[in-house]
Amino acid sequence: KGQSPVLLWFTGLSGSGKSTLAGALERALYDAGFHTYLLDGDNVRHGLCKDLGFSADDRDENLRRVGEVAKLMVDAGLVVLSAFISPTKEERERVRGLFDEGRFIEVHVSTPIEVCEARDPKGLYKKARAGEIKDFTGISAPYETPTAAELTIDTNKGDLASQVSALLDYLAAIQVI
Ligand code: GGZ
Repeated sequence: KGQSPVLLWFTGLSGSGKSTLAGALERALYDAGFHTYLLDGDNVRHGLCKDLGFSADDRDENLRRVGEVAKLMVDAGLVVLSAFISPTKEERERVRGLFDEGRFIEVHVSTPIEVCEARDPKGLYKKARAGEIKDFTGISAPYETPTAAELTIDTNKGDLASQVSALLDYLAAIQVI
């Protein structure tokens, strides 16, 4: 199926719903016949980036590698989705700079921290509050809110299907699909 290769870059706090949303969008695109790949901590931090932790420098390097890999995949013609916290504007803009205009689509998953912390699916916020995890984004490490994201989605509003629809509508409007 003819497709326009792009990178959809999901950024947001731990527990914001990035992976769930990106995964559901990937499923919808795949079902519609698009050739896709989802990069996230689960398939990157155990392999390509297993030497890296969560210091500012390690996060920079994690996201640098992810950006370069995503670029190769987009060059190969895929619709690539990535779901990383990517806490700084500088990191996100550096990845954006690897791509031609319109090929990098930043999706801010803007779920408020109170909601992310209440969800706490892995108990990480609790550990961060107790000081058992240091440099935890939103608690003891910064998250710079995007100011120029192409799309902003709060996963605490509406259901997953309507959020995926909003993403598909945007991709159709910019003629990616
Ligand atoms: C933030 C952490 C940390 C610290 C472990 N800070 O919700 P999760 O568990 O499944 O996703 C988070 C993931 C963040 O990795 P990323 O590669 O997305 O981060 S970055 O873009 O900043 O490089 C969280 C878990 O790893 N995790 N320690 N200190 N999140």
